[in-house]
Amino acid sequence: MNHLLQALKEKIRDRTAKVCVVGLGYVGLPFAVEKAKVGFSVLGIEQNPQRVALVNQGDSYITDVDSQSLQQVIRSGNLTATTDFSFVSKMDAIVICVPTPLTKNLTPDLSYVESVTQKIAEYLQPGQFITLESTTYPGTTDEILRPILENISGFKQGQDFFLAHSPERVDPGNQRYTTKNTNKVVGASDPASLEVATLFYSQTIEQIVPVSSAKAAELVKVFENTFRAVNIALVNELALLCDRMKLDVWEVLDAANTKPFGIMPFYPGPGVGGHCIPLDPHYLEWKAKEFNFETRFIALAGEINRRMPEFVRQKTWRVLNDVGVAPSQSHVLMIGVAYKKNLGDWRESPAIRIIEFLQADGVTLTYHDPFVSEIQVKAKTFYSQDLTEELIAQADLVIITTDHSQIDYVNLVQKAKAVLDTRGVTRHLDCDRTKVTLL
Ligand code: SAJ
Repeated sequence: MNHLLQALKEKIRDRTAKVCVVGLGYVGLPFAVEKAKVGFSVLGIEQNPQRVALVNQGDSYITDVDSQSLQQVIRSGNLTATTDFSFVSKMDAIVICVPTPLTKNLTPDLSYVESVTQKIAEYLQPGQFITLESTTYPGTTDEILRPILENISGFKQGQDFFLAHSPERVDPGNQRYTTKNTNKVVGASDPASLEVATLFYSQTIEQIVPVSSAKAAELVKVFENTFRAVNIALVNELALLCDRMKLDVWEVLDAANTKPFGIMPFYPGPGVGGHCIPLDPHYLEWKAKEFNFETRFIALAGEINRRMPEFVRQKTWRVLNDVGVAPSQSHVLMIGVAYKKNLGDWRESPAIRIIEFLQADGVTLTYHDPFVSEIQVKAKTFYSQDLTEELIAQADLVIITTDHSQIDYVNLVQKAKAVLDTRGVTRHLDCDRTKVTLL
C-alpha cells in the first residue's frame, strides 16, 4: 500500500493536513474560509499584495464572504494569506483557483494556471495533493499540469503526488447554494488521486460526485456553463425575433414557463457578462477543433449573446426618436452596470459595451449602481451618481441594464420621461406602462 497515500488520508481525516489555496478570488476565498472553519490550517497564496493585506486584517472583498466569518478564521489562526510560494513545500493539499480568461481572439489563456503550477512544482514534496478548480477545457489537468509537475519535480502522479480536477460551482450572490451545500464533482486519472480528492472535498462539502477522469470533470463544468450560454442565447434570439414580429417576448416566456415540466426559465437581457458564461464555452469550442469537430451551438450562442448590446443601442435610438431627441443631444441615465443583479462585479458586463456604443453616438451618459462606485470605459472614468429625483428627471431616457433588487422601479418609472427596461423587471409592476419600452 502506498504509505504516502495512507499518511495523507490520515491527515485529511483528522484535519491536521495543511491546506494551501492559490488565488483568493470569488472561488478561492470562500473555499479557504470553509476549510478553515472546520479546523484545517489554511494558507492563501495570492499574487495581489493588497488582497493579502485585506485577508490578514479580516476585510472581505468578496460578496459571498462576510468579514465576520473571515475575521473569525483569521483570529483563530486557521487562515493566513501570503504572496510567497515557498510555503508550498510545507503544505499537504494545494487548491488552484486562478482565472482562466480568454485571449482577444476567444482562445484559452492558461497563463495563470501554468505559472502557478510551475511555482508549485518547484516546491513540490512527496505525498502532496494538487487539485485544479479553475474552469478549463478537458485535458488541461492531464496534459498541462501533470507534465509540469512531473518534469520539474521528478515525481510521479499517483505514486509520489496526487492530482485531480474539481470544478468550482460558485453562483456569485446565490444565498441558497454556497460552497458547502453545492454538490462537488471530482475527477482524477488515477485511482489513488481520486481517492484523495473525494476524501479531501468531503470534509467540507455535503455531496461529492466522483467521475472517472480529470477530463470528465473538466467537461462537466464546461458543459454546465455551455448549457446556460446556449439557453440564454435562445431566449435572446427569441427577443430579437419578437421585436420584428411586434410580440412581447416577456409575455411569451412567462406563459411558456407555466408549463409544469420540460422547460426551465431563462430571460433575454442586454448581453451576457461575468467571468464564466461568456468565456468558458469557448474553451470547449477551442479543444473540439483538435478532434476536427465544430461546436456550432457554442459559436452561435456566443454570437447571439454578443449581439445584444448592439440591439439595446438600436432600441435606445428608437425610444429617443419617439421622445423627439437625437442621441447626440440626449442625456441617458443607466441603472446598473454590474453584469448581473445584486452584486458589484462588472467584468465583461454588457453595460460596458452599451456605454461604448452610446458614447460613440454622442450621448451624455450618467449611471447609478448601488454596488459599483466607479467604472472605466475606454480610459474614461464614470462615477455612480446618487439616484435622486433630479437625476431621473433630467434624463431623456433611463435604461435599466442591471435589475438590482433594491431599486424602487415604480418610483423610477414615475419620475422618468421614458424607460428602456432590458431586464423585464418592470413588467409586473403597477406603473405607467406608456413610459416603458421592454427589450
Ligand atoms: N443572464 C441572462 N439571462 C438569464 C440568465 C443569465 O441574460 O436567463 C445573464 C446574466 O445577467 C449574466 C450572465 O447571463 O450577465 C451570466 O449569468 P449567470 O448567473 O449564469 O452567471 P454567473 O457567472 O454569475 O454564475 C455562473 C453560475 N450561475 C448559475 O448557475 C445560475 C454557474 O453557471 C457557474 O457555477 C458559475 O457561473 C461559474 O463560476 O462558472
